Amino acid sequence: MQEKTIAAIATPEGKGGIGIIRVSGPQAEEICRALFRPKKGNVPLETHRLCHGEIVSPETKTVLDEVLAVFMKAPHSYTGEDTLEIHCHGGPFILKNVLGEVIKTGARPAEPGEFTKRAFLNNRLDLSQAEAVMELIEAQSPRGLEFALSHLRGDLSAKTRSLRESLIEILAHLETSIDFGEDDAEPLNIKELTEKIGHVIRDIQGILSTYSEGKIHREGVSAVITGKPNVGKSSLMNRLLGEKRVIVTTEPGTTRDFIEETVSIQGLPVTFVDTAGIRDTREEIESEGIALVWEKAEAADVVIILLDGSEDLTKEDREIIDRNRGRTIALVVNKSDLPQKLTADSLRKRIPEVEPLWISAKYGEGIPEMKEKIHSLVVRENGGNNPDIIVTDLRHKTALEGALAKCIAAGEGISGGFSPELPSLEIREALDHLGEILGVTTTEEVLDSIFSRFCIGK
Ligand SMILES: Nc1nc2c(ncn2[C@@H]2O[C@H](COP(=O)(O)OP(=O)(O)OP(=O)(O)O)[C@@H](O)[C@H]2O)c(=O)[nH]1
Ligand SMILES: [Mg+2]
Repeated sequence: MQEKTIAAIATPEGKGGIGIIRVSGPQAEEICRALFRPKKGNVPLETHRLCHGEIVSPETKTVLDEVLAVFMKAPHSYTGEDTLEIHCHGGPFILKNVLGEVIKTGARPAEPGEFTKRAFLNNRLDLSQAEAVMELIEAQSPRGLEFALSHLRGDLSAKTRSLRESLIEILAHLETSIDFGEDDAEPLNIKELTEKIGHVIRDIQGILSTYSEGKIHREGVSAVITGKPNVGKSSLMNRLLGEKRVIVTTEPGTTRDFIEETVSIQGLPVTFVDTAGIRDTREEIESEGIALVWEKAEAADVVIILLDGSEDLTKEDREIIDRNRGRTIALVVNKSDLPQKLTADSLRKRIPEVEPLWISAKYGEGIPEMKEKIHSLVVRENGGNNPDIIVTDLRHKTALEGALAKCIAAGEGISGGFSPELPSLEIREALDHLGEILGVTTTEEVLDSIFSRFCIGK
């Protein structure tokens, strides 16, 4: 149990229908008694029951707000501690005043993620589930939400535990043979142990292979629209957003700074970036903008190279194609409504590895196909397989990779018939890596860095 009672506004800043103050810790009950005056009957200490009343300042006796309050007795609360929630009217001053009284009555302001950290320390959640709480709040797409819910449910935790159990079983075999020495113990069944560790290795590899898909659904992807001036980049941006968001003119060099907006494509959040047209220029603002384009393209998940189909390729087009080689490219030819100079054949000679597609940003032709193309470029073929377990978090991925390397080393040790000391050491380390996912072998420092990324009140 934590010593001190913590409190925070748990709802977002600004005005809202309601705003909630959350209080957790041993003094929650006392704070409730001190501040809450029920409309009728007794103070709401009956656990898990919402009560109507007022928050009254004990000093000035002024009513701060009319509220609903609920008290949740430990351990049956999110944090596992006594918890009070005060549902106020959602005005920033009301919430500040009520929180102020709660603090005066003995609580201290909560750190970011401190409620969830307490839930973890009180064994209400393991670490990967605690992280899923944040993943849930930050989900950017329906799939991202699905993954977060699966993590919160404990699917990844359950799998990690079962992998650890398999490893512990293998370890037990190895250690018995160490303890009893070669003569007394049953000889190690090398074939069986090799098979068992092989199983674990394949399982971990399977989970790891879901990471790239998991990550894009968690964070979304970026697609940079690049091309020489006047090819219609800003027109395409407006078309994708369905509104006149960016300035379009017949003048080359219209866009200077980059403009980013996010659009959902089949539930996947794609952030499109409109950029300055690439050309040689002495203009300072424009050349700053062009320098940024190359940076943006380097960091992008997809580079949309936009060409003007009504003109032959220029030196700028060729430079853009050459400098983006090796990246994930969508080659898009705009102005399909005009008589065409560019053909698929001529483009194939320049850039054989990608199939061009034609659009008209001005009239909306080919836009659904282009979106489909971008989606298929980032969501891998096997993306639709719905694996049971998916890894979306870099920390989990790193832990799994660490465990995998140790399991492979242990497997080699076992099948090579080496003395069992070495593989058993490797397996212990693999167990530690898997334990990091659950938070059983995680240092205080790592915990702090995880929870500090949360919002206050969560
Ligand atoms: N016919 C036709 N004209 C288009 C199409 N797309 C854009 N345009 C025209 O091309 C001109 C330039 O369009 P923009 O969208 O400003 O081009 P941009 O690539 O953003 O240009 P910069 O910002 O200068 O680099 C405008 O006159 C648009 O109306 C298209 O599909 N068909
Ligand atoms: Mg533009």
